[in-house]
Amino acid sequence: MKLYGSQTSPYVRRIRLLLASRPYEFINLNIFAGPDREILASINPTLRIPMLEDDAQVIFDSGVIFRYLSAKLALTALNWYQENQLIVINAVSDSLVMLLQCNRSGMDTGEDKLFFNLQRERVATSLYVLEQQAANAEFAKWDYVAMALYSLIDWTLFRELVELDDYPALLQFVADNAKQNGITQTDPRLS
Ligand SMILES: N[C@@H](CCC(=O)N[C@@H](CS)C(=O)NCC(=O)O)C(=O)O
Repeated sequence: MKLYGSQTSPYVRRIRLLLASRPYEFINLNIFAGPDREILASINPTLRIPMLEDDAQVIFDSGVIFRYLSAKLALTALNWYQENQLIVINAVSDSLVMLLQCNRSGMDTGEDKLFFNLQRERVATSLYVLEQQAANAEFAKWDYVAMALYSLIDWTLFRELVELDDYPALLQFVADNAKQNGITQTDPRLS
């Protein structure tokens, strides 16, 4: 199996954490420029990572990769509540990725503009729910949802995208899981 991704992507990291104790090859791409972008374009027209190559087929999108690996490795499937938790985690991830890209495009994402306001509101409402769930110890088990949450919160800290002091349970969740298998090798700060 080959996993295409980057050291910094939170979507890639959750799959790397899932595969932490298993053999696979990690292809670390610079997706925004140069020959690596050509590799990306030749494999995935959506120009997004992660993607997984296995048995001569390529699977796009972390959610679909999780379903593929669940079937292949006989992992426990997510229940509907966990599916919703993952959607909330993805909503924060997607909005923060977009705000980061706007910021890198020279925009002031703190401006009172519809697009920025919608993303910031979604991040706040979603993080509030995740904070409550973390305080209720709903991520106490180190499963795929916990791995996705860890990847998001640690990436948010790394990129300094949100002031997380208002989310003590999420910060505690990250501290509690800092020694899980694969966390050190997948740290975005190694990029
Ligand atoms: N829904 C996708 C989202 C993946 C995603 O947004 N990946 C980012 C990196 S964190 C990306 O490839 N961005 C490239 C771009 O936006 O051009 C998934 O779950 O895999």
